[in-house]
Amino acid sequence: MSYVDEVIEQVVKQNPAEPEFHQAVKEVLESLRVVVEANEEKYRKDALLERLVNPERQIKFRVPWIDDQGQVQVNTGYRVQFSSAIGPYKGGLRLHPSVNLGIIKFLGFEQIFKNSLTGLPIGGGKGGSDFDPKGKSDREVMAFCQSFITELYKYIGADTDVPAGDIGTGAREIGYMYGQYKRIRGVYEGVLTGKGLSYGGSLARTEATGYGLLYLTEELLKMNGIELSGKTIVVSGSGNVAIYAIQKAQQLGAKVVTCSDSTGWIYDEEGIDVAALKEIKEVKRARLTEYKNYRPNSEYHEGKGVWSVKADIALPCATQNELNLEDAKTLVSNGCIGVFEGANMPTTLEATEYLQANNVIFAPGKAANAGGVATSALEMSQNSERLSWSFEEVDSKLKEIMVNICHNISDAAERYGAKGNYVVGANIAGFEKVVDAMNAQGIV
Ligand code: NDP
Ligand code: 2IT
Repeated sequence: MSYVDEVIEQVVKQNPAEPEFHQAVKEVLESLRVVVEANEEKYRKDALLERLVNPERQIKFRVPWIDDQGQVQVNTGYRVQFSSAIGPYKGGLRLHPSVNLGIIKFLGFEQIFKNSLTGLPIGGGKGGSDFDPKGKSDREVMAFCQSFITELYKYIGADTDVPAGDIGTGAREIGYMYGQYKRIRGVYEGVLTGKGLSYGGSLARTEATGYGLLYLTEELLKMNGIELSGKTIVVSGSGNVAIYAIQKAQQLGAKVVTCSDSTGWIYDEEGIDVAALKEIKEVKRARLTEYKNYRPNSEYHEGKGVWSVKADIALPCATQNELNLEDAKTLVSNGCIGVFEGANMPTTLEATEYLQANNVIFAPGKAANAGGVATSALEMSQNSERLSWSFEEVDSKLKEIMVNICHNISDAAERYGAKGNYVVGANIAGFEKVVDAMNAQGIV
């Protein structure tokens, strides 16, 4: 059996009931097959792939907190420190009831290659909890965040592991976590990114993932001889990534006609009103049903459905496996020319293969949404030098990073005979730097 197949089999056997982790490993290792085959003897002897798929460390802990009724609640916290080969562990914290170890591991594994693609010195990690911030009071969210950090603080630090936001973790949660870290450790350091501007945050970090997604989309389309301006786009999600993806798409002359949350979705033929969306989601923390109050001509539908709307481009920006084979078939039959992943692994393996087989330009999340973590790394740099850069400075660095990613993943795909396959290109280009560092650092 080939080394790649052996390791995939081992991962499935040794990590039962972690389907998302299996999926992420399969996608990456399948792409790396050509590279591994060319170095099979050395990699096998060094157990290189076993070391790549086993986190350096995974931490699981109890998070007790008291709700507004005086009842004690207990959640589970996680931090998976996957790889420090090229820098301190870096990756977000997801707060969502669906969180379990397998989900954090898939996200941490993806993060290794994504962070490598940014060209910046950051390793891969991810964390979170099954806590659901939805419907909780500010005090309850603060109580949870303080308890979470009271355990996690032992394992993180500006030069060891730097968490950030993800689903359910935004500016409010990062603020409470930062305050508690500072209180316990007594140091003012860049231990978290996505901080507020008054206490060490970076301009453009809020916008970075969505803006970066559109910089990459524009560039990859251009490399394929297509203009973004004038295109119709369907977006899923209505959180941090979706909002700023919609905003930048509009600035670049495209029309975004949908967005969604976990209960329903909006179709707005005239283009999504970003100001309204921000007020509903960032200020009121409300449901998308409210959108109609701002835009009476829009449609609200219960459940899932954005992929059924005819569009040139699809930007999944909500969560994993939200775009399946049926959705891919619908997109293709509606003439979709490109799918660019704002979320992490939003497209199933079958759907990805179908899209690629039908010549849809497909950019995987680890390349397309890398602008968020890249800008987090820029926040770390600013914290280290105790300076703040202007919005324009950060934004132009972000754009340069996304454009570089486009060319690097395209070149890597071509070098290995898979021209235009950006999944293969992203996995190989991300892997190359990590494997080089692993080889140089000996068996650790
Ligand atoms: P937010 O919490 O800000 O928004 C998430 C959005 O997705 C909400 O609209 C939410 O709806 C929806 N959503 C979440 N889970 C589900 C689900 N199970 N089913 C349907 N809808 C769901 O998160 P972000 O925008 O930060 O993250 C979105 C995606 O982007 C995630 O995959 C994340 O890992 C990825 N990402 C985020 C980065 C960042 O910088 N924030 C960077 C790179 C990737 P509702 O509010 O109803 O739950
Ligand atoms: O998935 C991701 O890249 C993030 N949630 C952002 C991580 C970060 O450290 O900014």
